[in-house]
Amino acid sequence: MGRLSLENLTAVSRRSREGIDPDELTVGIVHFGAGNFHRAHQAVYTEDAMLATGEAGWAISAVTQRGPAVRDRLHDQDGLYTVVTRDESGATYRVVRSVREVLDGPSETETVLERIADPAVTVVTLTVTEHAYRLLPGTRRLDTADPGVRADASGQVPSTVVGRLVAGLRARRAAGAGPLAVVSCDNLDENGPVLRAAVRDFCALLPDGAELAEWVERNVTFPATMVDRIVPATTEEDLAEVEAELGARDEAAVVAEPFIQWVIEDDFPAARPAWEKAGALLVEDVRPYEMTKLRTLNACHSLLAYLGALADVGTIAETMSIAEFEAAARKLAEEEVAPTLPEIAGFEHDGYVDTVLRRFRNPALAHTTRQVASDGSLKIGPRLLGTVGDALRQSVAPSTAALAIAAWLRCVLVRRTDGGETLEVREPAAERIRESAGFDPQAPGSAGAGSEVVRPALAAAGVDEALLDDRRFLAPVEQHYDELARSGAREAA
Ligand code: CS2
Repeated sequence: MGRLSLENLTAVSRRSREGIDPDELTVGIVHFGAGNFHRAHQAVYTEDAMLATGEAGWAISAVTQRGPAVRDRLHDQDGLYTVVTRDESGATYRVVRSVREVLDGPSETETVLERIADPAVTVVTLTVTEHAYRLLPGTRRLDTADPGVRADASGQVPSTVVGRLVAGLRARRAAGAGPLAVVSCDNLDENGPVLRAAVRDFCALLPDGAELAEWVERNVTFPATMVDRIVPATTEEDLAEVEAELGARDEAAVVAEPFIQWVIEDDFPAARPAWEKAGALLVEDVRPYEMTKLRTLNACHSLLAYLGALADVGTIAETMSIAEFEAAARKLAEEEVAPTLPEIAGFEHDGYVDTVLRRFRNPALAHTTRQVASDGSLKIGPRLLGTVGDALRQSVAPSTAALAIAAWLRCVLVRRTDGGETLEVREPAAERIRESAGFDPQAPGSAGAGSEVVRPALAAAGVDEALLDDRRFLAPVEQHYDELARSGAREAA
């Protein structure tokens, strides 16, 4: 069976929407991070916007960050790929055509910069995950001591996202290509302002950075966004299922839940796709939506992932069948998060929590606890610590948020499941955290009482000193840490 391609698209075309000729589309968006989330989210919205308006100028040039694997897979099938949406009622398949070019960031940097300098491109979007922003732990500023950032600032071919973006902005300024919107679609608290500050911090490292920063200030906006769709890593079984369905091999297929949401700050200095015609919400202030989603969905996701990983439970859906875990997620959302959230007209948080928990139960998605549990040091801030600070100010005890943080620390420090199996959860700050807590950075260990290890470990993860000095926060984290050691995740929840 051949690969999915423009040539056999007609044969599989009942799987793609009519009204777009992929050969007619021209690039209007550069996107950093060609991963599963982008392909199942913004690329779909963008195709729908083109279908709704007939505008053909919003094809995406997607840039891979860490090597050519995704580029090669998409190249070999003319940028086409399938989005499968699945839940208990069945599956739908759709071949998406809005990604018309895929570039490998590391080896095709020049072309990436040319695209950003192209006047036809007026939007750059990003889904590169929290880690790629290279922020200083505990702050939302660029880590200017990061070796990658330093190398980029010294004039080497850029390897970091911010380095590449700023090089692109420099090229755009030189080309006189006009204003641009740079849209972060990552799960960061205030992702727009954070990216703007990172760009400014990077410019400050450059010999001629002041003029560039000034140009950016006048010509580039950084709209904030809230993005939502659960998109797990694709498995071999998923690819086989798509192949059987399509009659062609698709190495870049993605599986997602049916739910999809995008809220975008309407701050574009030049043209943009009519994403609102595809169901996105363009608003003046994204913050209430972003806080609600990060603190509810993502925080509960993280809680379930850490507890599940410790209890040796493979998927998020399986964690939801453990009554104690589901109850903990509900308690976090309803009792600790809800009082901290701003109001959104016409929005009801209880119903939202029910929907989120129902989505987590989706039995057709194998979203692994290990995947969601990864990179915790970068996730606990936007997902949990904001709630903790606000809850304490309102005299609400953030007990379940503390449980989530304790469970995360056990994943990073102890690295054993409750059943004694080795547990490997990706954590970029692992060495620093382990060493500061007195653990052997290499070997999995089991020692350490909460009162000894929690504070130094959280300090190494960048948690604010003032919060660490607050016993109303630290004491429950220490207690949960010990309880998890004594009784395991199911009992502790
Ligand atoms: C998840 C998110 O992996 C994770 O950390 O919590 O990717 C989550 O699935 C999305 O934000 C849902 O919109």
